[in-house]
Amino acid sequence: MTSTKGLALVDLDETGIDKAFRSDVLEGLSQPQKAVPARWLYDDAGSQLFEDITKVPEYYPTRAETEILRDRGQDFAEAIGSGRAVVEFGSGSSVKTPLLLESISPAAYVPLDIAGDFLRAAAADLSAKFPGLPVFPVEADFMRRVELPEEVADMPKMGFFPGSTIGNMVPRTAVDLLRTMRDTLGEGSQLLIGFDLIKDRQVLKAAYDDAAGVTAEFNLNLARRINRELDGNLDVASLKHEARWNDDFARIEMHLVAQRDMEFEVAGRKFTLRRGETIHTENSHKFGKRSANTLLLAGGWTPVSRWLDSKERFSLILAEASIPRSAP
Ligand code: AVJ
Repeated sequence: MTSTKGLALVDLDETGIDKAFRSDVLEGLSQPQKAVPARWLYDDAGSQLFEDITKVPEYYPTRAETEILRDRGQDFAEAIGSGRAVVEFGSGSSVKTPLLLESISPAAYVPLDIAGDFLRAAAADLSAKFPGLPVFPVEADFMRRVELPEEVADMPKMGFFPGSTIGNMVPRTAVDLLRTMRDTLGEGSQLLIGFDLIKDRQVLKAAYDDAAGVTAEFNLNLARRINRELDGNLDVASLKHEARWNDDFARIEMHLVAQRDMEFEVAGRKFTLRRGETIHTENSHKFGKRSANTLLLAGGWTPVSRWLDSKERFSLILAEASIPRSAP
C-alpha cells in the first residue's frame, strides 16, 4: 500500500509500518557496528530540530553558505549567466534559494523533493517572491534519474545542491548521486554545490554537539522515532549523543552511545547494546579543495569556480558537465 503519510510518499505494510524504515533499522541493528541511515533522522520532529540546529551559535554551515550566496551575487551572475532552468535537489524549505535566484535571473525554477507537502509550500512561497518566474515543482527521489518537465527541456540547466548534503553520503554513494544528477541535467549543464571544509576539530565537534543540546535532541529523536513507529522499547534516557571526528575519513560521525548494557526490541526482534557500544546515525564528511574537486570529477563534473565565506569555513563550487578535454 502506498499512502501520503504526512510529508513523503511511503510504502506501508498491513499494520501501517513504513517498510523501508523497518528494513533499514532491522538490518542496521544487526551489523557489528550498529547503524541507521541518516535519512531517517528527518521525520516532522527531526526536520524541525534540524531547522533549530541552523540557528544555534556553534552550527556555522548554514550562516557561512548564506553569506556566500548573499555577497557573491555578482560573481554568480557572471559565471552562471541568465536564462537557465535552476533545478534544486532536495529543496525542502530552503531560504537560500531566493538569494541565488535574485542574482542570476533564471528562466525557470524546478524544485525536486520527495516531501510533496514541503515542496508545494516552498514552490508557492517562491512564486510569490518571483512573480515572473515559471516554477515547476517535481515530487521525486533525486537519488534516481528524474524526468524534468518538458517546459524546461530546451533551456540550459543549472543544478543547485546546497548545505553540504553531499557530505552525508559515503564517497561511492556521493559519486553515484553526482552521476545521476548529470543524467538528470544533461551534457553542458552546470552544478552549484556546497562542501563544508575541514577545519579545527574542536570547532567541528562543537557544531555537532551544541551547548544547548539541540543536536543531541535531533539525534535522540531517531531512537524515539524507532520506538514510536517500529514498536520499539529503546530506553532513550540511557542513550547519549556523541559527535566524533573520524580523521581517516575526514568526517564528523553522530552516534548514540549506550550508557549501560541494554536489551531491547524493535518490530518484534530482540537486540542488545553493551555499555559503551553505539548506534552510528550520521556521517558528515568535510572536504579540502582537492578532495571536493576529486569527488566532482569522479562524478562527471568539472569544477570551474569556487567561493568561500569570509572566515573560510564553507565552500560553494560551480562545476560543468562537459567532457574533459585534457589528455590522456
Ligand atoms: C545539512 C544535512 C548536511 O551534516 O551538517 C546537522 C545535517 N546533522 N547537524 C550536516 C546535520 C547534524 C547537516 N546537513
